[in-house]
Amino acid sequence: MNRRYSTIMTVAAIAVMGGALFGSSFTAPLNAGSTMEVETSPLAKVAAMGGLELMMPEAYAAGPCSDLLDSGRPVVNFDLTGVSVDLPTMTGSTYSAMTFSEQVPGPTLRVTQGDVVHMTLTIPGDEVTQHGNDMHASQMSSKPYMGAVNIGETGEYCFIAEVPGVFKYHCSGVNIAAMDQHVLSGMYGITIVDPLDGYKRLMVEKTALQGGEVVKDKKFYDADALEFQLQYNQLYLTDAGTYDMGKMMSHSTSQTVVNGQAFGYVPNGIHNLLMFGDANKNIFLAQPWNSMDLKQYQSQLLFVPTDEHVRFFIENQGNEPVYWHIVGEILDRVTQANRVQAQGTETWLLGGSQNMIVDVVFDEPGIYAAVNHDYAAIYSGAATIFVAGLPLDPVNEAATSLGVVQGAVDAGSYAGVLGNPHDAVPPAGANTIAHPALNVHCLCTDDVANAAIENGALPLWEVIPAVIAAAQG
Ligand SMILES: [Cu+2]
Repeated sequence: MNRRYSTIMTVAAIAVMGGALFGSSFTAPLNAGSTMEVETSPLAKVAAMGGLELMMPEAYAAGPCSDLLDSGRPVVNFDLTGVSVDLPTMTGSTYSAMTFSEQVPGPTLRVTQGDVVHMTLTIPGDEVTQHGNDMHASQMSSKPYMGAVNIGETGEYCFIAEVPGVFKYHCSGVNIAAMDQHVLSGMYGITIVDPLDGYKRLMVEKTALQGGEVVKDKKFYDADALEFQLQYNQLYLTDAGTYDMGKMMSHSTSQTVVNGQAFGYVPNGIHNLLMFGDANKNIFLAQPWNSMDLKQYQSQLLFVPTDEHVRFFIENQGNEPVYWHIVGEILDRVTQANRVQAQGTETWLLGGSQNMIVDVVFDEPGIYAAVNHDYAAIYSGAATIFVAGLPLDPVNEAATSLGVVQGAVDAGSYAGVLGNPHDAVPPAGANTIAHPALNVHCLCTDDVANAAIENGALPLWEVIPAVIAAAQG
């Protein structure tokens, strides 16, 4: 069956489930509170002096690359560019973003414990400011390696990724000066360091009835898992879309973003159309990314099968705590540095610059929302919708009658037809179960979106109109 034609059935499914979950009670008041007066002049003076550049002996300046590149360990190259671009926000306007390689978050680096990472950062000649890169997966001197790279130049460093886990990387500003602006405007990403001996199988505690008695019934899932990445941050913006340091200092969040967008993984306008016959009638009141015209910025949903091992790589890139919770699910296991931190917990807390790997098995078909269980965060953007299994009978029946259901049935989820948003899926590792398909979704430039299309991700803003035209024709 032609994938383009089969797409519409999954879209209808999304619409139905979105309505089932949220009804009409959802509101999204943005924080419009007053901005506290903050004394920023000392910081401005620091910036004017060129930043808080540390004074270190020259002996520390010898680059480690020459030794590590020929050490016999596997070398993974990670080439970034520091680029300022305007990108959209959920209010419909744009903001002055700063990016690694024209996307927010920056590209995800995935390596195996013990690999050598060879990072290069290039600042194009027409870029407006210097940038640096502080990679938390490294263990090396911040001076000079994480310092500012001049406009028109390339900086580099090498390190051994010794510790498994998820690690933030972020712009270090101009030698620390303006680091807050650069990071909170978009210059952040993650490194995933896979354990050398792979991930652990997952044990989920259940109960069973045995001879009329309730007994413990442990279930085990292979280490291989379907994987997602979610990065949390805040935007602090002036009305003109520039960075507002006063709001940052007073923790007055403008928007809470997940992988760069507030409410980036919720139903969109097509779902409205299929649900209500009106693209402008929202299923979910917080649908700021509805229009097909938004292309890669149009919101998308996340799909998983039930009774399968799902692994989330989560990083708190921001300034506020993340109380990570999935409405309707229990976090079966929380891991940091390949060491289990918790099992069977409802919520797990990440402070700023903290990460975790969460293993979950979705038990029942249905609709689940991953949230930062801080209500200010939820209402300003931190609600991410998952659809588990194939829970929508009317849609399934229609898909069956049209003969387009097989892809979804084969995958155990609607991702078998529509795919999952490519920016929510990390590069594959040794214990990765491949997603059946990916669609193009990111807070990124058209060049980055086009590269995703060339790599096989579906441009739904082209696919869906073609499907509708074919159905009407
Ligand atoms: Cu920067």
